[in-house]
Amino acid sequence: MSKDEILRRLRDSVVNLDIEGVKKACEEALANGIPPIKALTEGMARGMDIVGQKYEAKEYFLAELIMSGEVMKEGMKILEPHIKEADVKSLGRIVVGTVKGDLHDIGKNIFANLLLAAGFDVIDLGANVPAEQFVETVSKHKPRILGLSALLTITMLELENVIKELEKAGLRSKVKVIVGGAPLTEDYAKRIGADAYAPDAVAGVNICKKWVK
Ligand code: B12
Repeated sequence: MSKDEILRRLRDSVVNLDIEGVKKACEEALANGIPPIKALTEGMARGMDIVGQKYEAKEYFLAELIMSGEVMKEGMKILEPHIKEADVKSLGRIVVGTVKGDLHDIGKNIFANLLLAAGFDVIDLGANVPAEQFVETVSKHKPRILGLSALLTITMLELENVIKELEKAGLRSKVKVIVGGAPLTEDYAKRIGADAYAPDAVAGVNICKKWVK
């Protein structure tokens, strides 16, 4: 099989939400000397782009977005050990996490996967992340962007707390803050002083890409 054919298979496996297909194509990519970064950016990530377009066109829905995230994760498990840091053409560093008190991480994980596919260097702090940990990580790793997720009405308040803590630490002007999660609105994001709100992960990644251009 040619390298182009393998890259096409990687792409199509993501679009078709085919976990076994993506695993096989990743193994084939490595066996055929395709650099893992190329397999990611010119294979799986192209598939993620198409999934994103299908979602925007309402051909795909949340279930497909979640599933595509899983497919990509399985592929990454195979490629990741072979990726040398120097190979990554990074659009810049971004820290993501779900705020304290909130265990919902499916949406945040989709956002993180799409960012990775787009070429960002992603530090994912997970779920239930206290404000102090966000502040410490921003201070230490100096990301260009911080992405915060909240799914519960009560943890929406924690978003504002994180932004206030960044201000107190003198870091607010050094990092762009984007927020997301089902209960949020553009209005609310403005009120708490975030730089942007995105209704879904695809829109969020597009905003982040604009910021770093
Ligand atoms: C799955 C789920 C759970 C799972 C979470 C598993 C996990 N690992 O995430 C479990 C079972 C653990 C859970 C627990 C609870 N849940 Co729950 N849960 C859900 C459910 C069904 C789906 C959420 C989800 O994953 N959606 C799919 C993802 C893809 O969507 P999303 O998160 O919105 O993310 C998208 C966008 O918002 C955006 N996005 C998300 N984050 C970010 C961040 C950035 C920066 C950007 C740019 C974009 C972005 O991108 C994503 C993709 O486009 C929702 C109902 C619903 N339909 O939303 C209830 C829901 C969120 N849960 C709810 C509740 C009440 C709870 C519990 C309190 C229940 C209980 N009594 O114990 C607990 C709370 C636990 C806690 N402390 O967090 C309520 C919240 C009500 C409210 N307004 O506060 C909901 C709305 C259900 C309901 N209708 O009552 N839950």
